[in-house]
Parts: sequence; C-alpha cells; structure tokens
Amino acid sequence: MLQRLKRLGIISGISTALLLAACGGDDGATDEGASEGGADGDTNYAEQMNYEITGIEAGAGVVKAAENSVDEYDLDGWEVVTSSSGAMATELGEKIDNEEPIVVTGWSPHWKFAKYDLKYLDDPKGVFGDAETINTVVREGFEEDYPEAFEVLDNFFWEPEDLEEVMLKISDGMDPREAGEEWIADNEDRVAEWTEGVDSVDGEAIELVYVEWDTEIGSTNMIAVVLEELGYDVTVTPLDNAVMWEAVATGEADGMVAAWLPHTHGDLYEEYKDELVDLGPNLEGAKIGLVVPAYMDIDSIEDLNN
Ligand code: PBE
Repeated sequence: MLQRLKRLGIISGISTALLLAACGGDDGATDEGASEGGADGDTNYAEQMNYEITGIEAGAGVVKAAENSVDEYDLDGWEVVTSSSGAMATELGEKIDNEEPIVVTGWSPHWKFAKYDLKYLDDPKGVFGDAETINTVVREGFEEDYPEAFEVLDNFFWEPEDLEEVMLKISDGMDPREAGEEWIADNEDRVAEWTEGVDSVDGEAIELVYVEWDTEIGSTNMIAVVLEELGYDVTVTPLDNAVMWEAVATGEADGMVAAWLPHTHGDLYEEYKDELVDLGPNLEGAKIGLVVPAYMDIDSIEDLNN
C-alpha cells in the first residue's frame, strides 16, 4: 500500500495513525466494557460481543458513522473495531456458522444479504443517513483530455441488482475483471446505453482509483472493462478512502465511481468539491448502517444498550 501511495506522490496527506489503523486494526484497548458487570453471571449480547462493533477500514464513512452512533446512542463501553472489509465478512460468516451474535458496519448493495439472513438495526436518530447514491467523480480537465471516456463515465448508471450480480460472482471466487467481463457480456443492451455513438480510441491510459470495498471492487473493475473495450488502457489503483478523494481532486488520478453521497462521504465531498467534477449518480438506493444476523433478538441500535 505504501508504495502505491508514494507513487501517487500524496503520502504526506495521510497520518501515520490512519495508516496504522488501516493496516492493523485491533489495538487491544477494547476489553474495558466487557470485564465490567460480568460478575452477575448472565451473559447478554453486549458481553458476548465484547462490546465490539465489527468495523471495516478505518477511513470508511460507515466506520465514522458507527463511531458517531456510539456517542449518539450512549453505547456505554462499546467500541468500533476497525480492520478490513474482507476480515469483517469472514468474521460475520464465522459467527453465523455458530449462531453467535455479531454487529457489523454494513452497506447495500452487498452480496452478504444474498448469502445470509441479515437485518439493519433501526436508526431512529438518523446517524447513518437515508438512502445514498454512489456517484462518479472525475478530475478537472478530464473531459477535455478524454472526451470519449468522459461521455461513457457520464452515461454510466446501473441498478443495485446489477452491481449485486457482479459482487456475487466475485464473492464466489471469480477474478473481479472476469466478473466484469461476464456481466458486460450478459448485459450488452445496458452497456450500449453508455457507449452508443462514442468513438473508439487507441490505447490512451486512464487511471481509476477505488477502495477495496466489495461494492467498489465490482463497479470499478466492470467500468474499467467497458473503457478497455473502447480502446483505453485502464489502471485501477486501490487506496484509502480519503486518499482516493485527494487523488482525484489533485489530478493524480483520473476518476472514481465510488463517491457515496450525500452522507457517507459528505465530509470528503465538502473538502474537495471545488476541485473535482461530480458526474452524478451511477447507482441509486444504496444504504449504510449497523447490520446483524436475523436470528438476533434486537431491532434497533438502542437495543445494544440492554
Ligand atoms: N462503504 C462502501 C463505504 C462506501 C462504500 C459503505 C463501506 C464507506 O463506508 O465509506
């Protein structure tokens, strides 16, 4: 990861703490709440979960929102433990195999809802926001430099079910590029809506950035294949969330299809909106929140306190 960031020349923009958090995870400081009150012998969900919300990458908007929810709902002793999207999914699967309780920072679209019986916890205070869109964002000057690619990215719009199809293929073990290729082959009409009348090009290089979230692995690789079929030479580079935004704002990268708005990445959008070009939603009806297995006997974030 470091090497990639250095190559992009923007390493100074992120703190060591953030990097450590993004690469490491549990710092061991999460046991406090769990040891309190254990004396009465009856274990409740909170104790079984060690007062831990299973998070993903430290820079993710859903992690920030989960941390806010701990404050807003006065979740005493609770902590959001960061790791990676992959580690979260593995832990979710393991807990479900044993029918044990777990709370994760979740989002849709996501293959986990097709694979497991899950539910969002109600969020009466609205800490996680409402429905989100996923927007396409490019650097300033991209339209002038790459008018054909600009047109395709501007036209790019699909349904949550489309992205879910790609994500399911990848979660079943398919290489992300191959999953994109297969989806494109099965959805020629949809892709034609984005590419019709757009001229082919001759191997011009484009760099798309993303974060290794399941949604973004799926969407970024799919649209990269569409651009490659038009003749572009596309590189896709995974970064930390804040660095992804910075890379497009500074023009180090050409664009991304991973801007969750208005809430999840609202702070980053505010910071960079004057330095980048927002092409609007490529998907509508996305959502973030706290997610638990359906067999858990709670319905609201407020219930985590009991
Ligand atoms: N996510 C997936 C990201 C946006 C896309 C919900 C994990 C986030 O929380 O920032």
